[in-house]
Amino acid sequence: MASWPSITRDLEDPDLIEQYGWSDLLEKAFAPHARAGHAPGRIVVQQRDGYLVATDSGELRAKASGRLLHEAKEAGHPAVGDWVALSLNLVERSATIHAILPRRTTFVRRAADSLQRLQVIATNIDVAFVVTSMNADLNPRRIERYLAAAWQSGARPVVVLTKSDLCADPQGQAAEIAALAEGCPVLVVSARQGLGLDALLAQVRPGETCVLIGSSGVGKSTLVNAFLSEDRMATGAIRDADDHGRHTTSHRQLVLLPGGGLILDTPGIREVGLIDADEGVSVVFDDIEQLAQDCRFNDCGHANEPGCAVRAALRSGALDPARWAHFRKLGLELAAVEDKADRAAKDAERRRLAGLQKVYRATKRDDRGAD
Ligand SMILES: Nc1nc2c(ncn2[C@@H]2O[C@H](COP(=O)(O)OP(=O)(O)O)[C@@H](O)[C@H]2O)c(=O)[nH]1
Ligand SMILES: [Mg+2]
Ligand SMILES: [Zn+2]
Repeated sequence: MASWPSITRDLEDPDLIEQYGWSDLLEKAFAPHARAGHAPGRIVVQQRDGYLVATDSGELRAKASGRLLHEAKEAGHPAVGDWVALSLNLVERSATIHAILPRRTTFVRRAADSLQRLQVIATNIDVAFVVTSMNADLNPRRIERYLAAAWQSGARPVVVLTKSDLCADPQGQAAEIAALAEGCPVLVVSARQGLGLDALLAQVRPGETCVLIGSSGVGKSTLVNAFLSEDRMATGAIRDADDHGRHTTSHRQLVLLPGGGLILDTPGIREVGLIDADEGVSVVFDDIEQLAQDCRFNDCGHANEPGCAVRAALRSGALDPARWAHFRKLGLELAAVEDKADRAAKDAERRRLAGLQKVYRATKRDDRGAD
């Protein structure tokens, strides 16, 4: 199938994992795996029967070890963006995945087949571009849903308003959105006119990973192609032309940006796939929720209450302080997003009622006029 990604780097490349965001922190986390003789790698794309991983020996096809699969719960399977411990078979250019390093951030959504099941779709994402088009109905409520998904993943959200060439007043619209996306940048771009692309790229530092989320057709893949100056991703335009011959991909795949950093295109997380904000946090921080159940008091604030299991775990080193800090921070930010979503819903209802009243008064006037 032409659309399946192929190995693009099969040469020894000692800098490759640096380009994919390898850091001192990861090196530390990896130490036990290094002692076991394993090599680090990052999952670039998930395929039907395995993965493609970036390693210092180039890109390799990889499969999870039987043991990892056995131990893995749903969230425990390797996902795009994961850093993993590998044993390499350079003759066959393949690798076996033995372990997944702790994830800094995690994107979850409901599975397409069952809304009960949750799926990890990407991990270790630094920046989440919430992409929406200025020509379609710019729906603030939808932007808020995507923003909540971004916040709960742990990534920094940035709102991207695309196709400004089709909008009469892009700055006016941006100002409206900025009012509800408080605290996160709102960028206006046009891939067609090459407007705003540099400002977008400036949000991603070298070694960082960004993801594009948003409904299908808003111009995500077109943006990636503009960054790469080549038609790597299949776009609506190409689909419309029914051009099957291209080596384009419509898969979730990490792509190196020319200026450093990585970008992950998504085929469009449907809104129904977004999970409720508080739900997302508990999936990602399952371990902390479990711990909290052992606190002496049900309503333990994990501050200085006696018998707090969370503080005990922090003291013993069982719980990573950075992870705990992240959990706390997310909790606060989520509350803020939900408040805002609530307020937006109430505002919308008020506007709807005001509209109805206007119609009602107009009808009255018409009635009178007809008399
Ligand atoms: N006018 C205009 N159209 C665009 C722009 N960016 C993308 N499009 C068009 O929008 C359609 C959907 O784009 P695509 O990148 O496939 O959207 P995706 O589903 O979010 O990946 C295609 O027909 C693109 O040509 C833009 O900046 N201006
Ligand atoms: Mg696309
Ligand atoms: Zn506690």
